[in-house]
Amino acid sequence: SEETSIRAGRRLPDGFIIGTGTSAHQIEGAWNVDGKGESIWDRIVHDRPEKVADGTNADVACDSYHFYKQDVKIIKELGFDFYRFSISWSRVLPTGEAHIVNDLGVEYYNNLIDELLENNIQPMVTMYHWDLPQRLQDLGGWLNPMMADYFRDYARLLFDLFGKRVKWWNTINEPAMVAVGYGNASMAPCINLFGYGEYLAAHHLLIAHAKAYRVYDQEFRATQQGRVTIALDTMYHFPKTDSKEDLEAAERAMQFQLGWFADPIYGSHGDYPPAMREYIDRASKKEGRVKSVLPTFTPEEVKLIKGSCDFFGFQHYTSCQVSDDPEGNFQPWYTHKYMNISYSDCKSGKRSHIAWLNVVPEGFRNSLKWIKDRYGNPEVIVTECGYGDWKEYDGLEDDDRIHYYQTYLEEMMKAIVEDGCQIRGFAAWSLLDNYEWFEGLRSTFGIVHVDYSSPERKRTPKKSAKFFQSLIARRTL
Ligand code: GBH
Repeated sequence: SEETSIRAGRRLPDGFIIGTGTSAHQIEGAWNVDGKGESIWDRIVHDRPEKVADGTNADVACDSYHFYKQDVKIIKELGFDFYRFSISWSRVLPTGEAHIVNDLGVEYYNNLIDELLENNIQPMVTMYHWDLPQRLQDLGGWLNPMMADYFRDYARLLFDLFGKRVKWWNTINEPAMVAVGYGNASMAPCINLFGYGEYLAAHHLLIAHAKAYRVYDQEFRATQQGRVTIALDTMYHFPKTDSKEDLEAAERAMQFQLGWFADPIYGSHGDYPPAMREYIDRASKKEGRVKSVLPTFTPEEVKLIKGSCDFFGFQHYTSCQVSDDPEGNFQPWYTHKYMNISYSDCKSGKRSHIAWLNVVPEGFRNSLKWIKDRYGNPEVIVTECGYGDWKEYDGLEDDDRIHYYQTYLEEMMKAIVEDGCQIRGFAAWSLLDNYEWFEGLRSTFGIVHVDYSSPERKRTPKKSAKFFQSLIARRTL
């Protein structure tokens, strides 16, 4: 009965919204069609195909630029409340600057948004999911403090064009991953300034986000009444042993990974996390630097950034184990030179062939609890969470993916019911088997299979899509 399900923590709270997500570069294709400008991801996979696991590029991808109506039809059939997609900055503004608008690009997003609303699906729009216009990269990209103003102007244009119809906004997707593109070079634009480039880029990303948020506050909120956030991700870091050093290392890793962006926004002290301040400042000094490589905020910037989110957009996939190690700087997604931690896999039961993807449902609950405890129990929407594997191990009968979602969602329910976290929504990553960055098409995360041998990129819902269809219909796990 309904009451038993609520008590057992299997019934989703009233008003809880369930969605699914994609991003522009990963699905749209049409990379140079109808006036779209080049992005840094277009550039890097064309120039350096050897960096992509299978040498593929995203020139066509799922061709959602032409087949978006099919995407919407499937989202509708499955019953999702919202669709999180991203806008390609260089499709709307080919050079990145706000004075040259590509009308055909705008029309594409107008059509997509209208199609969603006609089908009763709320759009949640990410403004920037890693695909910086190449022209802005030529100006230095996120190392250039001016980028914050370019981003603010782009954001203003999007609010203006789409804000009457779009009520959910994510400014930047996983800014840490953007920043490491200037650090250990594992992401576009692959600039290797390890140990300082990422901190400078991150600093400008935070300011850019906050400027966009304040534009909404000052110019649009009163009339548009939407909600704006930034999408931040972390693994959960378990201590490898119970030693005091490893316990501290695990906490330090959370601060370095999630706190890097979350502390300045959601914290009360108006700075990067204390562990980053301590470790990075000390190491900088030891290296004889005049200044710490971790920048400082001016009082105006503190004011700008602090509180610049209407809810916590959180993304989570996996967990790991960490131990204290003065020589260690290893992380699977990105390394922090000064974190003094070494990494190891979590011993999870069944696991994916994707090296970083340990299936550790309790790490999801722990992460949500960590956010609650550190940031005063903010409202959270899980903007991404999902399971992928190499495509030969994935397929229409994707029981491993169902197992992942079932167990992760159960842990999320414990976070809500037992820990009192205010979690308001969840978006499955991803709607489609799409272009997985430097993994190319080798790894698939979709709840919908995409046939890359068919010109129309035939979409076929997997078993996990039906899992969501029934979850959404019954609102019960
Ligand atoms: C998400 O990030 C992204 O937002 C999404 O676009 C992507 O499709 C999804 O992950 C699945 O990967 O080769 O060891 O350096 C989650 C964090 C960051 C995880 C990049 C994978 C590369 C792993 N991701 N990382 S590694």
